[in-house]
Amino acid sequence: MNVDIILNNLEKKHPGEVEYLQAVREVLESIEEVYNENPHFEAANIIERLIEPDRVFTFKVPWVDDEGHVQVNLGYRLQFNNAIGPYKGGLRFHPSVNLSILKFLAFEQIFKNSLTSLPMGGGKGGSDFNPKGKSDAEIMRFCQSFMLELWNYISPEIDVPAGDIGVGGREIGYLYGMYKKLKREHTGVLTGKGINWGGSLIRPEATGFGCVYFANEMLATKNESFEGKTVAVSGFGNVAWGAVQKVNELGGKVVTLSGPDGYIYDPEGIKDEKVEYMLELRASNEDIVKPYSYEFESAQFHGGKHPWEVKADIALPCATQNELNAEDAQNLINNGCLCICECANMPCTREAIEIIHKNKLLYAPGKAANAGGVATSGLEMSQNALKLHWGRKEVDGRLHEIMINIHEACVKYGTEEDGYVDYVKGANIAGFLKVANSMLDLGIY
Ligand code: NDP
Ligand code: 2IT
Repeated sequence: MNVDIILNNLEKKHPGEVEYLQAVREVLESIEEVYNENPHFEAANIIERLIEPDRVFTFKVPWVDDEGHVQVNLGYRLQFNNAIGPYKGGLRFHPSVNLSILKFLAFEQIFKNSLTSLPMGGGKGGSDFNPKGKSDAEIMRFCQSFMLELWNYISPEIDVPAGDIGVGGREIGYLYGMYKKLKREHTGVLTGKGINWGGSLIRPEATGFGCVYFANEMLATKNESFEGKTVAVSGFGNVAWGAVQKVNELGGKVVTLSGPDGYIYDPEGIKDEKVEYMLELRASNEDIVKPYSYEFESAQFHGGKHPWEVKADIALPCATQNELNAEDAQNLINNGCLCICECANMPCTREAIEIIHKNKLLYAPGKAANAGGVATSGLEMSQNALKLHWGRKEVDGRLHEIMINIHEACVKYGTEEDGYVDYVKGANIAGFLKVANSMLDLGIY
């Protein structure tokens, strides 16, 4: 395999799609060796078949705002690869959403879902709709219009969307309500559903919980744990909220949260009622984290900055892609950070990862560390198919076990001669092998 040639060709077909090309390059560079060792992969042209989505739906989403004006947004669903199960992945509603971002997310999702050990292929979707500042009624009308276009392309056995940035329980409710009306059936076509109508316990917390379980496994390889550690978190959304809860439970102290406006530093720790306040902040539909510093005297707000300049033992980026660059990585290292665990999707830039690897930090990519969210979505699909509802302990126990297994797979495929674990390589190889071998079994189609 020649990664540069493949990337050049891909760029010609998808010019300017930087996030997509970034994600493909990272995977290809780390699987190159195992790929070359297995001539069957090349004979079946696995790479060219893997890096293009099976299909992409784009559609127009017209809706009426509260003033009676007609608004139009773009909607998307990408069905990337279904070799090991139905397409599965979240929906992102954010003004930055475009095809490059969704292709990178759907591509990553293939390997992430493979790592969970559950039968789920890779997909993603969303819209450039900005939920910020919209009324509840506007959100509902938008979700209904979005589903009016999407419903015919998804089903529990074909493609199962869920939440991501800007899509939480409320949006899944409005989307599911419309699907149910159009399809006239009550099945697990979406995950992240409300607990009263088919949702799974632990799903809202699962991504953050899973990430901290994973980081804990990494720390254990160095005889370390969260106990007494200072933790820097970015974002203040769903994933950050779950991670903060679990860090507190394991005896760590979270000192930062961030939004597009900057970050807050709370040296006394973000715990108890402050964690509850995160939910209020999220629900306020504002784009900012600053109000936290009005609410709690112990916190200072640092406008326009990322939290990676504070002294922390562990960093958990929980906001969005490319939010931690080379300078941030160097700052964390200079301040004695020992572990960076990606709760968001691709939050570290390529240059940041190079520096982190050079300094031999414990570092896990999102596709391994944040797989707990989609894994618990998989458990929600299982419960829906079985028409059963599992208790909290059962779901959390399965989630924990899945994260331990993903960690083991990364160690198996990512351990280098000197004993350092390259979790990027480990996750990519483990995720890739299952999908590629399945594609071989299934023939060319
Ligand atoms: P939320 O919408 O709940 O929260 C996203 C957070 O990131 C918010 O604090 C948001 O602030 C901030 N944010 C979003 N875009 C930007 C931006 N361009 N610049 C700075 N900050 C930004 O989403 P989630 O918590 O669900 O998602 C967070 C990350 O985790 C994403 O990368 C997502 O793909 C990933 N993820 C999510 C999973 C899930 O199950 N939800 C599963 C696995 C990964 P604001 O809203 O004010 O813009
Ligand atoms: O990035 C992700 O893994 C998610 N947003 C969750 C996807 C899912 O189907 O639960």
